[in-house]
Amino acid sequence: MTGAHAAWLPAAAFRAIGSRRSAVHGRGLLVETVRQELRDACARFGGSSEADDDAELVLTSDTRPGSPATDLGPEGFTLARQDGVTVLVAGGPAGILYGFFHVVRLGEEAFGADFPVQTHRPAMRRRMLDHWDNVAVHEVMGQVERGYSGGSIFWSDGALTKDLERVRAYGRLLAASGVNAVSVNNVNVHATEARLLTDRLDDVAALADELRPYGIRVHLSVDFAAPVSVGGLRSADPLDPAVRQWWAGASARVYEHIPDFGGYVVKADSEGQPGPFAYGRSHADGANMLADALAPHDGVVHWRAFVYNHRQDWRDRSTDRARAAHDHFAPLDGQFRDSVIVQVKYGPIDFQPREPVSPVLAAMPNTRLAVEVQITQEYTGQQRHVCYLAPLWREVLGFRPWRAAGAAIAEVVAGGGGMVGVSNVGDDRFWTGHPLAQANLYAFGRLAWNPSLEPAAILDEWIGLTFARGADGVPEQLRRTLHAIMDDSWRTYEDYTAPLGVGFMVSPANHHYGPDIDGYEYSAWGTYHFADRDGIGVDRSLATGTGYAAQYPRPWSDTFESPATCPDELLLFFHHVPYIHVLHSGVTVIQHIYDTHFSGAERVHAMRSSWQEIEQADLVDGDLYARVAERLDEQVRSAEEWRDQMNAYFFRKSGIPDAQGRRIY
Ligand code: BDP
Repeated sequence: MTGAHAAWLPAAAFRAIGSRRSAVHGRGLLVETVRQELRDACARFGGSSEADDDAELVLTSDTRPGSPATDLGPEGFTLARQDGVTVLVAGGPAGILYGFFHVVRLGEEAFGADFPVQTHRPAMRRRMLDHWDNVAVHEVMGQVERGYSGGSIFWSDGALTKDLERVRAYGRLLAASGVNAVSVNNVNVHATEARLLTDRLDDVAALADELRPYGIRVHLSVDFAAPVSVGGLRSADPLDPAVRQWWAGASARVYEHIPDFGGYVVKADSEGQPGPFAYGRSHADGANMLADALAPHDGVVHWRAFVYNHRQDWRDRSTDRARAAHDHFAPLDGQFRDSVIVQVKYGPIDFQPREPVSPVLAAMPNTRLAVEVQITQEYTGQQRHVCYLAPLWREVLGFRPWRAAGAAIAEVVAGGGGMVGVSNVGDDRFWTGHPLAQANLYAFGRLAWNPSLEPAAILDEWIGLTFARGADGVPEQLRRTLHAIMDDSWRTYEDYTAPLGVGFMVSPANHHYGPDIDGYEYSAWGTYHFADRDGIGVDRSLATGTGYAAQYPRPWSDTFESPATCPDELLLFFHHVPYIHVLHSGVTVIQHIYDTHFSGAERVHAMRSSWQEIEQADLVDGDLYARVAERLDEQVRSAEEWRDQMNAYFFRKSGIPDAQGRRIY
């Protein structure tokens, strides 16, 4: 492989397994993958992967009808240790693969004291990454749209990458975190990328070949207007028989090339992408047409609910971008085919560091839903800032739209479309630009597998694997430092950027990096904060505002409706309030802005200092140290810039000084 960092699979992580005697039973591609993994690990650490009678680790699948293991589903497994033998029984080959990586994660713990049978099965069947990769470099968006890790690992110079080994290594990392599906091109499908569906299927098949041994199915983003743009038809009307036939034929050819192809991802009628509205059809008509084309082949359609008018008039306060997805999709509940997954961004606007959970996820009980998160840090510091996102995702997955009486979001999506994350990976040596951003990719897979895992525990797993050294594992000082830097880094980021859920305030000119408080205020994108001399925030109440709050089931709609009950962290998302409004926390809005901006920037200084102590103790590889150090310098600079601009702006608007008399520029 071309010098890529081993991420959470360094050789040292295989010490426990590779120094034991093990046996794998079963057949099939995924079992062969595990067999090879064991062989490699044993060759390095002196164990044996062909032990039969005296194995200390046995991996086997039991697919006999009626066996308890088949209840685990194809990806589940049980693990137990008895009389000095660790036994893993899987419901199928994929269970052996995931079980194997689970044992790697446990390390010595898997071979210590006996333990009774534990059952592991993924909470979500679909655990998918969407790559926003362009095959050809796009003149504005570059090669990877919102990519902060170099070029694409799939495409280079308009062609398939020559480094397929890297693709395979990626599949391996993903399998070890639990991901089982990948879409290989941008949701904004430009002309070159549209052809992946037709004359460039060999390229897609080559990627599928690399990812298949790790249990990953490949998907494609498709252009809804493909019958016109690449098919030569005059229409893409989903009810037109010629159009339907075109999609049926195109889909059949995809499966000739890739028999286990996963399906399509579609961004339609959104930010300039074509869609069914052009023909007076609904999104159910559009999605179902594609579902019908895929039906003979068992593929699915990920139809994105990110549909809104990006040409709004900022003078018109009757429109509200936050309402759009629910307005479009809730009325369509029950009209989608079973193989359609409506893919919903976790918040109603656009991957902001803090948004309420999208009400669409509570509005479509008769539709398969997936929740979409952004692993790539477009709005959370672009992999120049440390921002560990698992706490944010965990809050989303744990949100109960019907309060205690009903399901959490994790359960809403579990049986349907599961979890989708926009990948943060590129051809960068550390995969993710910022080496610590690898933890976000890892945590995504782990949460999709088990949404009840604690973010700090996931981080601990990631540290244990990634920084494994000799037999003693990870130095305690390093472990402590990484927790100190990362555990609360999302809240720190939130503190020094836009306050109390108001969102945006990022620079349009600089592709959403850095502060620009009024940058979007008078533009057409529907992302306003309405700050004036008296107050700030967007009134989304039903009584006096846009009515967005009423899109939630009760009692949340009531909770959000009134500033008296709305949670502080979302106050400005739901209400326009005076700067002197007193939060539940006891401080005024303006004082909260000052306090969080001072303390957030201070914490970034502390992050940088604790990282510097790592160098003195020589605890990580020099390149990795340097890369993180350079990014922390930038994070300090940027956090101070945010602090100073935000505080100055609101001091000037409100005229209210900081109660603590700190210097505001
Ligand atoms: C926005 C990004 C844009 C994406 C869009 C999407 O800025 O590049 O195309 O989301 O999700 O956040 O389609």
